[in-house]
Amino acid sequence: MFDNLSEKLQRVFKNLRGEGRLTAENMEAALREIRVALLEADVNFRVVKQLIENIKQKAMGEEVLTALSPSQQVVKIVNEELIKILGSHESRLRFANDPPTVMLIVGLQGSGKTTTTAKLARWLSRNGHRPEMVSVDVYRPAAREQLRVLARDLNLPVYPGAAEETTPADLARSARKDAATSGRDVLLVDTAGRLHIDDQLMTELQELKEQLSPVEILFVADAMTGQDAVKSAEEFHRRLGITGVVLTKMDGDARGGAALSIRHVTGQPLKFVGVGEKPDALEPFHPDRVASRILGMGDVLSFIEKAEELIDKKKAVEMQRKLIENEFTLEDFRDQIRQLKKLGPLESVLSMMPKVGMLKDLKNVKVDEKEIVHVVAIIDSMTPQERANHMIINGARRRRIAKGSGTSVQEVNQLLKQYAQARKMMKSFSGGFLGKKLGKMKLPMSFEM
Ligand SMILES: Nc1nc2c(ncn2[C@@H]2O[C@H](COP(=O)(O)OP(=O)(O)O)[C@@H](O)[C@H]2O)c(=O)[nH]1
Ligand SMILES: [Mg+2]
Repeated sequence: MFDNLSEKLQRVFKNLRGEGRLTAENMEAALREIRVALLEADVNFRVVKQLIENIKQKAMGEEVLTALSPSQQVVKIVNEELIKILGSHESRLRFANDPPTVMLIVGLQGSGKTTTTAKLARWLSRNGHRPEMVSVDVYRPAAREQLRVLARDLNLPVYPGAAEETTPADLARSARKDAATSGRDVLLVDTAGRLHIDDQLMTELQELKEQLSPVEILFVADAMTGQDAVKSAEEFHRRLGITGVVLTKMDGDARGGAALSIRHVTGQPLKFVGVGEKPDALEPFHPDRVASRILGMGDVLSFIEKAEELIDKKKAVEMQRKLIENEFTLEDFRDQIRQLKKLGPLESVLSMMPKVGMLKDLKNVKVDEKEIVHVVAIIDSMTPQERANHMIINGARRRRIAKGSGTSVQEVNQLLKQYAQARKMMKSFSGGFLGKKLGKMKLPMSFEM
């Protein structure tokens, strides 16, 4: 699942890695490749259109985190838009104020309704609930037997039904009464399926809905059937009104299109995914985790997250202005180093940085965390005047600063040299490939150390 899509998206990001900044041209090319990748993954064309439009808007807008490379920016945007299309946040099951909560499990034949009913019962009982199940498939005794066997293995109750209960509605009503009297708080109703949507099935389900007022109507769809699953979800929703989707057989080699489409097309959330035949093979659906799996770039995403949390955007822009106007002081130098430090172990930060421009030179630099502490201490020991203008720091001042920071004069000398180098380097850096647009610029986060 998602392997192909993931691979193709990663190629898009890789191609952007050499770019200095996002332009209309390189973005256009990237969007074209993303569109093809999504369509090949069997994502609904309406969803693809929306996704591409959203990504484009964001990439071309001003909402760009300045600390990220173009490739990282696109990863960030695609990630956010994937999460949005997948449903923004995990959708939990809802429960009635007045138990038992009735949940109808609906869908086409063979989609996995009975299996999912048992899986959900297991999941509920492990999450503090006392579920009961009932099969209302009055046409196929084997179907009811299937649920009975699954329930017995799980040691969970299933309502057996009495001889006079011949309609699905009768069965379900009695089951609800049974659940109520035996202190069960959820009744899962496994319904009959058809190979295709037909009026008789819909009428039966509508009647069940009327009789039981279910809090959840979960549409079970087979992920392997791709866009057919999306189409039937849409149809079920139109005729019955579903409250959520369970996508089964996500362990198979489906291309993932259904998972990416169903939320947007039906407007209803994916609540669980089935990832195997066994009763424990059910997972709550987490849009963010799935998006990150699709992107296959966990490390970059966690870096982006940290950068977003810690780097004050306004400050970054201000820093860039200073760079251009050559007002970058020792104080700014210290702030930048502090910010770098907040991102975590330096080596890992550097390993996540795009390997472009000046960063190539950093490859062989050994990063010493202790050295950062010294740098900060040295700058802290300077007077505000000294920090604003390093030219006034003469020999006597250097000795005082070394003493005050518990370092040596050599270290102070070295720091001043590094600062001068960084200034020079950044000046050429900002004049070079960053262009003139402040908002689109990359914050130079790494220094020679
Ligand atoms: N691999 C896999 N098989 C599943 C999954 N869910 C259901 N199945 C299988 O799909 C088939 C049909 O399931 P069933 O629950 O009887 O479908 P129903 O007709 O909708 O009730 C069975 O062989 C199940 O074992 C799943 O998540 N992964
Ligand atoms: Mg069944």
